[in-house]
Amino acid sequence: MLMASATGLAGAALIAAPPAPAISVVPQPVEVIGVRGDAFRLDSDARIMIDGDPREAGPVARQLADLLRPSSGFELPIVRGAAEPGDIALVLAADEAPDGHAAEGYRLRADESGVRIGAATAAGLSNGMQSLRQLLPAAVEDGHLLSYPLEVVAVEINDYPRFAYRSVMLDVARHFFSVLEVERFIDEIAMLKINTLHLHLANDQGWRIEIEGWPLLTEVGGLFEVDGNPGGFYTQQEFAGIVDYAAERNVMIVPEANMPGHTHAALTAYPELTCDGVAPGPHTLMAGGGSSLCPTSGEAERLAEDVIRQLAALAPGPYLHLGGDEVSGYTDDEYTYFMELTSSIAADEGKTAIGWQELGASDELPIGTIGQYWGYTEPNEQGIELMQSFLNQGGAIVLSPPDVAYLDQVYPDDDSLGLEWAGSNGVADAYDWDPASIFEGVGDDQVLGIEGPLWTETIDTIEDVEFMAFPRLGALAEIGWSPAPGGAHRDFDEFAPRLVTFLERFEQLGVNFHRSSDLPW
Ligand code: TNX
Repeated sequence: MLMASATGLAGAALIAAPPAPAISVVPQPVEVIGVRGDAFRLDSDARIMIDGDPREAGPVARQLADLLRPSSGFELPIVRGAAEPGDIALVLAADEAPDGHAAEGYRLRADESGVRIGAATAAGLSNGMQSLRQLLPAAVEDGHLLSYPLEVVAVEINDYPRFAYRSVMLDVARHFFSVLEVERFIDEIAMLKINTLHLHLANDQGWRIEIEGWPLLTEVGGLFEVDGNPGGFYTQQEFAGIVDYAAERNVMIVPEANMPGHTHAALTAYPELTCDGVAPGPHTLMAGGGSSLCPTSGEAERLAEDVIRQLAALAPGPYLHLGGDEVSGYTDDEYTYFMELTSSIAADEGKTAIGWQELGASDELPIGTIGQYWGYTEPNEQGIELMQSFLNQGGAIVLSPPDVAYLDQVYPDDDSLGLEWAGSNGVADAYDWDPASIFEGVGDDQVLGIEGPLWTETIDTIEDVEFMAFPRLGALAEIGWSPAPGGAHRDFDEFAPRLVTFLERFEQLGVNFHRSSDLPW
């Protein structure tokens, strides 16, 4: 009797974990090495150890604890000091990252003696934590106590990104998204090691960021969105909150208040920004308003200066996006004058300007200005010339070809949401391109990175944002992060099941996504 019940108890405590999943991480790490030895098993006395500056490592430790405590039921204290067997260690020191990849690289090792993530920066630790997360069963994500122990297969991962700028753009102007919705999206993109969220804060349909000295921009210009529904805006304090939330997750916010075109909302708020002094009234159609700040009004320059300086103060990173696309009613000289003005103010604020490709029309940009390409993967003469202009001026480029990277275009197998001027864009399309093969002679060194823009003319809810972003953004994340030896075509058949495995996590988290017929469900 005694024997039987003892066995029973032991059995209950040691219910076998489900078979360790094959290592399946998106984006694919640079190096994954199988390690001899047993899996790591999280025990009740495990701790999350911080070895290094706790202000840097603290947020990563807390995110890991938030993930593991509910599913394991363990206390998992976060403690400073050296790890003991069974602990998860976050080690922050200059020599911890893979050589030459201090900015975001990390090393992860798991075996029966513990888990150790080493990095030179908080960004590297964050990346390592996101990989560790994907080595755990998807069930950890839903916050319920699991009936089996958490295990991590014995493995060593050395990893770092191919491109420094791995971005998604959210257009909060056409449709507004609340602080909480934006933060939810940040949590999701961070899981894919997307490290930049470009917020498109002003367009014809709405002005979404408070600018001191110009209260009507938001009070009037923020009122509506597409279809005339109520819009909204962020106070500077709310915006700073988004910036901090993102930073803890290794996501940099790059703000853009698009000028001088696409400015209907600003013109409605301040008619003195128009040439005829007449407020045009709200623009709530999907299509662009063909609007621009009056090139000969001194008020436009005063607005531009206030906006750029205040956004520079709010922007955490080295970049500020100036917009500058699709400007009507300007002569070439007026356009370059305006953009040289805004880019020089950005430079004066210590920021590197990024502009949509049209900005390349100027040959007097501050050194290092970044151009964002939004032409097709097969560029035309004009696209080539514009992008070459940025390179000639010491800058680099960010690639957003609409045929593979625009997250607002319809899926080939579902056109319920999205525009289709660039055709459709499926998961396989988003995976089938290489940033170093678009422009002849322009290789990795001149490509700062990639971005998937999510324009929101047809996108009204955060669930719809998720539907359009995922799973395509998983493909873009891998294009931006993972090496492509010799620029060779990537193997979609190898990628697709990994992406499906990743999406099990989103299912647990209740994140919406499109069940693309490109994927082997
Ligand atoms: C073009 S891409 C635009 C946006 C639209 C988008 C819709 C770019 C710089 N401008 O204003 O929202 O197409 O796909």
